[in-house]
Amino acid sequence: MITFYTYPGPNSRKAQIMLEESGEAYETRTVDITKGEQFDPAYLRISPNNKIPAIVDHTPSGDVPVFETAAILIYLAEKTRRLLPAAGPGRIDVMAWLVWGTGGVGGTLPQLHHYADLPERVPGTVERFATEAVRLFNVLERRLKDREYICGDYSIADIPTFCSAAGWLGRVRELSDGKLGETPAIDRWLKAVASRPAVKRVG
Ligand SMILES: N[C@@H](CCC(=O)N[C@@H](CS)C(=O)NCC(=O)O)C(=O)O
Repeated sequence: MITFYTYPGPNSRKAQIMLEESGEAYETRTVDITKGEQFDPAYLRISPNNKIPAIVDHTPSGDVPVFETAAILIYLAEKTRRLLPAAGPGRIDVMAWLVWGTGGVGGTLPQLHHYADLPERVPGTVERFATEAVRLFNVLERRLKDREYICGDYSIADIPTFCSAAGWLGRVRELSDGKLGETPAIDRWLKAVASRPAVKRVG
């Protein structure tokens, strides 16, 4: 049994999709980050970076806490031998695109969101993050032109970028003054990932 520490939002969605894909049994505990529950000393022992999501895997040999979305996805993939090649160049390719999705895409889009939604715009901020978001979506579009999924087969590399792109592609297009062109490969991929039963169950 796994305990899943969560609060509604894109990062929790990434971890929950992988929990569903993995087939592992899990129970959900809400950590209300609007009330500061992420700073509770008991939670900090699980997630020292005071963020959600996190999991604790209650294994026969003891509890295994895991924080950081990418680490949670790798942990579940390794445990269940799903959505991550066991060895070889395919494995490091998935790792590279997973880090790209959680760090690059997942790091940029919330900044854009933050600066675009401020009551008063800070000069240069929206442009800076919109330019980077456009660059990242162009990288993704090129990557998906001749592949069904980011690393060929569906893998943990698809999950974080899917969650970010599904919520943000339209907004990036809107905020970047026409600099992001058509993205037929991303649009096709978004539909394919959204149609997966695990993704539908998470909603
Ligand atoms: N790098 C972390 C980021 C997680 C993150 O930003 N979580 C936010 C909610 S989406 C959070 O817990 N914020 C609470 C806080 O910053 O105190 C990951 O990928 O898991």
